[in-house]
Parts: sequence; structure tokens; C-alpha cells
Amino acid sequence: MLSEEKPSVCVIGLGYIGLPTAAVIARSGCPVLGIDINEQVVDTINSGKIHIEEVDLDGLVQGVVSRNMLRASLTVEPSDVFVIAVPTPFGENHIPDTSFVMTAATNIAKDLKTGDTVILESTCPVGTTEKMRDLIAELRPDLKIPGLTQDIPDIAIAYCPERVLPGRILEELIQNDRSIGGITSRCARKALGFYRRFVRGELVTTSARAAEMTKLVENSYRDVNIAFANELSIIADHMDLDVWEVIRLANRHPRVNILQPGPGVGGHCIAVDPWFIIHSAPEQSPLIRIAREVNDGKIGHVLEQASLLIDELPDESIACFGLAFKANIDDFRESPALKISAKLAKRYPGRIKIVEPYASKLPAEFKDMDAELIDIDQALETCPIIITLTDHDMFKSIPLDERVSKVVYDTRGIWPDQPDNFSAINELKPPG
Ligand code: SAJ
Repeated sequence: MLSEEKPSVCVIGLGYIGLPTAAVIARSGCPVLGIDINEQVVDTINSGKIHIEEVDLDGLVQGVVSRNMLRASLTVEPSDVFVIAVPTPFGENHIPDTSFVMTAATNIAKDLKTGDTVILESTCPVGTTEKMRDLIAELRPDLKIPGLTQDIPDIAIAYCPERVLPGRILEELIQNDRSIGGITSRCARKALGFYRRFVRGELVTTSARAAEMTKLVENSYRDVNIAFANELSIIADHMDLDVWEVIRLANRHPRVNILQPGPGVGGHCIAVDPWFIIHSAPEQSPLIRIAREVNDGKIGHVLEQASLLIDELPDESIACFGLAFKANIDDFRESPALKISAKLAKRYPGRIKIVEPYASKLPAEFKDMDAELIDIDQALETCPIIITLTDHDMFKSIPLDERVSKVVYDTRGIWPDQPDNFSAINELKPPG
């Protein structure tokens, strides 16, 4: 295939990364077949709709589906480029589970032909791309496989991790630089030629193993830095200091840039990926492990602090603001906000009200619990206690006069002007 020709592309996995990627590739003029194991997802996309919330994705998918550039299916078909974007969760004891990647590779193996490129985008432990290559070699002994042949290989295999931020996925898919890790340098060049069709950021070629590690390092770097902020917030609670003020002041130093504390780290990436490094090099990664533990431990600290406050004000209703793992998205995966609200709902039946503008009903975690989903106005009218857990813009913009009388535990620091009503209430109480 000459480089002017548009390759046909098969994207396996139509989730938070796969679907936007498929749509962006389709918009660049390549016909795309998207594969998912969920029939409902396939039907939704084929009707031009989407099953996830992401800025501007609805219009893009509707456009490429209506122009027949993107269609979805349950089964793989022959294509020129295969992009694998399936989940890589961890199992018991945080052991990485790459079985979805291997199943995807098995499913595409039968359709591979000379000239094809296979690209793995899922976050993976170092060495997974080589394992996938070995599996393909086993399933297709008729093909010359990169790294296993002295001749020119029939296919190219590369690892090219995504690094897009939920909420900005479409923009970052185009603008971000990317690591393009080939099994061989020839593989990397083939993958680079493909990404050049739709990425404006710089494309930097490397080995598959280095690209795998780079992805894990990026998210571990952020986890370690958030852990520092979370540890500071626990120290500040202990010393009765305002952590937000301390961080604001420290960040005025030209070489200090402390991140924001919160109720813990959520989502499917930062709370998961560091374990892939720890699992591969347990003795060599004490800092990364401790950071994970600090961030997970923050959930328990918030629960403790919240309970202290709630126990002091019996019978009052409590509004938990937010279930999403971060601002302005509808993603509740690994969300500390959700874990904390569900635990509080169990501990205080009938008293916990959930405010989550991105949910139409309470998630399964609240099944059989006496908790209720209410809107912001109802919460402001009926709940004297507010616990902020997600920093949605809709929460941030509530003016002081609407919350001035509330007792607030602000785990995200979204209302710096909030008076400390809890201390005020405590001071009014007779000692003992
Ligand atoms: N968080 C804090 N304090 C902060 C920043 C974040 O508590 O100062 C929390 C958030 O509230 C959230 C969690 O961390 O619970 C993760 O949020 P995030 O915005 O830091 O990252 P994700 O998980 O949405 O996306 C990350 C990004 N990685 C990095 O920034 C290094 C993204 O670029 C990756 O593509 C994505 O993981 C991924 O798919 O791996």
C-alpha cells in the first residue's frame, strides 16, 4: 500500500479510548470498523449515537457514522491496520490481567495479511507487546514476524500508548506528542506513518518496551505527586492548618508546583497503572507503592473526618456533592467519591443525600441503601451538612450566600471562602 492510499482500520474495544480514537481516524478519511463485545454498544454506535460522555464526541461519531466512515461490529474483518484499545485491569493482589489484549490478538490473527500493522494502545506491563507478538507468531506460523525473522517481516507490530485526559480526549488525541514503540525500528516507522494521518503532536519512535514503561511512568509520576499533596492534607488536619493556603503559598516558589489534595485518586489509569510497575519490580519500587497506599488511604481519612463531623450533628441530613472520580465527567470507575458516599450511606441510613448532576440514578453500589439522589437546589434547601467530593464546575459556582450557613467538609478545596461553621458550632457548645 502506498502512503497516499487510505488504509482500512479496525479498532478493537470501543470504550473511553477506542471510540474517540476510531472516530478521529474515520474523520481523517480512513474507513474504520470498530469492534466491541457488547452488542448494545455496537448497536448504539451504528445508530450514530454514543454510550459514553465526552466533550464533542456525540457530534463527531454521528458525522462519521452517517458518512459510512465508521461502523461497528461484534466480529473482526480483514483490515490494513489493527488498533487494540481494550481494558487491562488488575486481578487479585494487583496482578495485571492482559487477557483482553491476548483475546483481541487471537481474534485478529486469522485476518492478518502481508503489509498489515498491529498496534497495541492499552496500558500494559512491560513485555506485553512481545508476548502478543509471540502469540500471533504461534497462531500464524505462515507469516514472517518482526523480531523472529531474519527476512523482511510480513507484518509490523508496535506499542503506542494514548495519553489523553478524559474531558479533553478529542483535542488531546490530535495535539499530544506520542511515543511510538516498535518491536523493531521498521515497525515503529510503519506505525508512525499511520499516526501521522491524524496526530498533529510530535511522534517519537522508540522500542515497544520503552514505550510500555513510559506510559506507566507518566501515570506513576502523577500518582506520586498527588500522594504528596494528600499526605500534606492529612498532616495539615493533624496540625490544624489550612492545606490549601499552605500549598498556594508554597507554589509561589519558582520551582515548586504541588498538586491538589482530594478524597483519593480515582479513574481507571492513575489508581491502576503504578501497580504494573510494582508487580514487575517489587523490590525496586518502594516509593511508588507507598504513594499508592497514601492515595488509597486518603479515602479512610476522609471517612474518619466526615464521621467525626456527622456524629457531632445528629439527625441532620448530609449532602455528598459528587460521585465522579474527577470534575465534569460521568465516569465513576474507581471513584473515591463514590466509595466514600456509599460507605457513609451504609453508616448513616436515611441521612445521606447524593448530589451528582452527571447521574440520572444512583449506581449499583447504593443498592438496598437508604440514600437518595437529589439536585443541587434540593440539597441547599434541605441539608445543613455538605461534604464536597468532586470538583464539578456546577458545584464550584454556587455562591457563598447560598451555602454560608452550612457546615462544610470540603475535601477538594472548591470553596476557599467558606466559613468554618463547624468550629463555630463547637465553640458554642458547653465543654464535655
Ligand atoms: N487528582 C487529585 N489531585 C490533583 C490531580 C488529580 O486528587 O491535583 C485526582 C483526580 O481527582 C482523579 C485522579 O487524580 O481522581 C486522576 O485524575 P487525573 O486528571 O490526574 O488523570 P486521569 O486519570 O483522568 O488521566 C490520566 C492522565 N495521566 C496523566 O496526567 C499523567 C492522562 O493523560 C492519561 O491518558 C490517563 O490517565 C490514562 O488513560 O492513562
